[in-house]
Amino acid sequence: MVMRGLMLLGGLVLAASAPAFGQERAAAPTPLRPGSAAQEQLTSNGPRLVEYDMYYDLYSFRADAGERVQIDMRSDAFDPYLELGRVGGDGAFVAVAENDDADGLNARIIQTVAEGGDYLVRARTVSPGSTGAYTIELRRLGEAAPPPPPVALRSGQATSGSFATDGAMLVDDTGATTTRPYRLYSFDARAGQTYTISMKSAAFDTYLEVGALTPIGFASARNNDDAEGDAGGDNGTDSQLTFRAERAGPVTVRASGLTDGAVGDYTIDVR
Ligand SMILES: [Ca+2]
Ligand SMILES: [Ca+2]
Repeated sequence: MVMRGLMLLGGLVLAASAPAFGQERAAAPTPLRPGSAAQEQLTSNGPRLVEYDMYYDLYSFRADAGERVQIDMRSDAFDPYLELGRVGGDGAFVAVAENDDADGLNARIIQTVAEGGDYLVRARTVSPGSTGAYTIELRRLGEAAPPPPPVALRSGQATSGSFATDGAMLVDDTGATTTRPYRLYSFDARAGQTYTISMKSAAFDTYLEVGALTPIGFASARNNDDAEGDAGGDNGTDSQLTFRAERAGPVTVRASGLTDGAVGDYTIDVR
């Protein structure tokens, strides 16, 4: 579960030198070996984020600049949470990416690292005092597969889609692959015509963008999260965009889930 108040943890100083509190031990990272899931145990003997009363284990690995890595943390005993970071100049843990729930409550980070060098992984929970068995796995991924080509939308006809945990995911500004699934659609606009695009789902909170596919990726021109009134659906979370095409040409639509781990069925239509 997401606990917004914990997003600041990335700035906490690791007990690299003298621990500030008696319970907090200095933590030497364990090297993560790629390719196999390590069976581990989060215990009350390990390092602890004192302020939040959360135990964590610290791991390390080396990565080349531009390399894409995936880290998975799974547990049946507690709600896992992963932080990927580096050691800052003053010994602080500087978070590069973090994830709470990617596959159920299990955490996953997929990241293209900007700089080569040593990376730290903080494997923890979101629940104070939680301990128990978990697995952690590092995988070195190849180049990201190109996203699937846009699906053609037909005017006046609803198109069904479905998001799963293994589909295409949005990449954020830091190069981190999020757990927000998306799909591209396209249609040919006629000059001077006004179009309304709707995305509806009973399973998740939708997000809709309209724009163009460029050589460096999708460029968004307009977006909508929650439409007003009936168009917003039962939960008020469905999306709708109305715009006028100034000239004829292909329009690309990016349909996505607003929140991490969004999965389920949806419909999209243009009219
Ligand atoms: Ca979690
Ligand atoms: Ca929405």
